[in-house]
Order: sequence, then structure tokens, then C-alpha cells
Amino acid sequence: MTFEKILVTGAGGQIGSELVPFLSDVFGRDRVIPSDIRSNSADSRFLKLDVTDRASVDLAIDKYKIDTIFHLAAVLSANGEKNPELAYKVNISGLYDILESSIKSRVKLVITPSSIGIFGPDTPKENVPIETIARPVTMYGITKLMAEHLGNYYHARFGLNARGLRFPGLISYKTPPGGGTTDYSIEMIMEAVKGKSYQCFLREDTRLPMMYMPDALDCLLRLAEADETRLKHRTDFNVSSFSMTPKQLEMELRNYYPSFEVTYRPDFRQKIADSWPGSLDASAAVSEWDFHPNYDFKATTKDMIANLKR
Ligand code: AKB
Repeated sequence: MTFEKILVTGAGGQIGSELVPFLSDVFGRDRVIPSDIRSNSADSRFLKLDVTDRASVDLAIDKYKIDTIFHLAAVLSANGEKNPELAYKVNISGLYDILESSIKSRVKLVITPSSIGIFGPDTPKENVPIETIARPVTMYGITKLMAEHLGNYYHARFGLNARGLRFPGLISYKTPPGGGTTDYSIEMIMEAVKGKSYQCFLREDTRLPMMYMPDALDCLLRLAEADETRLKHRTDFNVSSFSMTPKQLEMELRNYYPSFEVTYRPDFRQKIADSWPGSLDASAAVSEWDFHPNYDFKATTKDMIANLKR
């Protein structure tokens, strides 16, 4: 049976730091083993684990009798362009270790988030389907596309229940994201709440798909629990709750903070954002595992502000 012991890699990151308490609430605290390359002394369960060290991954999976893995350890798009070698090592070698150890130790389920980063400049811009032209131009995108293929390969070849979904930009307030291109959204809301102005690193009309963290957590759980017989896809579900531009976010924030000001000075991240689509077709996630986002653009902004003010 799955979900007896759940390993979360990258547990200290933007998603992991919220997924761990979420899964602990659903399945029980002692069923969840959070792990990260940096230790966390505030959580006694926390395991210091470098996913690129296969022996340590093998040991952790065996020792804790892991049957389910949420493999979140990854280097994001902007950081990946600063250090492509690290992105390759963590996102590919790390995943390879997780998949190999999973086969060896008969892990039942491995969930690995993919990203809109797998798309590229040749991909159509709006309502992009799952199967489309995917020629990413970042190391992050290349590694995430390979991760989707590896998951499918391990399923077809070894019967591993590998699943994944393409996250859009994730908006959250608990843990800052680590070097993504969509991070402007979080930074802008945070500066507005602090009563400061913000200098945005993307052009004001850069439209990207987005999602609020509670919906992202719900997606991960729904995908993990999805009935196998309903799945026509495995590792590459498109998901997105809404699309927005930096200018739309600025205008929405001005409803709360009328004197809030944003200047736009695009940097190297603009090229990354320009290679990604503006909206996704998430219908497969709806029909195969009942994807149902609760937060639209306005509800996300409102809830972010309320929580940041606290
Ligand atoms: C990033 O900007 O790199 C991530 C992503 C869209 O995968 N947030």
C-alpha cells in the first residue's frame, strides 16, 4: 500500500516547506520524512539528504521503508541559467538516483513536478495542449522535459508508478522561491505590503500562467491519489489557475495600496519568460484526476496580502 511512508525531497524549498505540513495533516506526522540538502533543526523528522549522492538516497529509502516519494529537489529556471552544471546535476542526476533507488527498494509511487519551463519559443502561446512543440531554451526546461520522459520510461520499462505535472509560476508567502522567473509576482506583492515600490525584472506585458500554493498542494495530492485506470497521461499534466502580466498585478495591488509604484527593468529572465506560453490547456488534469483550482487572480492576491500582513 502507498502513503505508508512518504519521503519529500527538497522539503526546505518553496513547495516542500508547505507540502510537508499539508501531507502530515492528511496522512499523519510520523508518515512523512522531510529531507533537504540543508538540515532543519526545527523539525526533528528532518533528514539531511543530497539527492545526487546515490548511496545516501538508497540508505534513506531503505531505513525509513519509503513507499512514496514527492521528489521536489530542483534548481529553478533563473538559477539554472546562472549555474547550468548544478541544474543538470540536481535535476537529472538527482532524479536518476531517486528513480534507480525506487526500483531497487520497490517504492510504489514517485511524483516529480515538471514545469512550463519545458516549453520553448516555438510552442504556441495560448491554451497550449500537453502534446505540442517542446524545445526548451533553458537548462531547467531541458532537465524538466527529460524528467517527464524518464518518468514515462521507468513506468514502461520497470513498472514504476511515476507521475508528474507541469507547474506554472507558483505564488506563495511562507518560503521564498529559489531563483525562478515567475518569482517577480511574489516579490511584487511583498514589496507592496511593505509599503515600498518595486522594480520588476520582466516587461509589464509578459503574460504567464500562475497558481496559488494551496491549489498546487491540492494538485499534488489529487495526482498522487488518482485512480490508475483513469490516467491516459503520467508525467506531463498541464495545470494552471489563471494567467496574468506584471502590469495586471501592479494594477490589482493598487486597489489595496493606491500609491504603490512599479518600474520595469527587464533583465536576462525576460528571455526565459518570452520562451514560455501565456496560458495552458489543463483539460486532461480535469478529466483524469479532477483538477479543480479554487483561487483565481483576485482571490490569490487578496489571500497573499491578508497572510503577508499577518
Ligand atoms: C520558475 O520560474 O523557474 C518556476 C517555474 C515556472 O517552473 N517557477
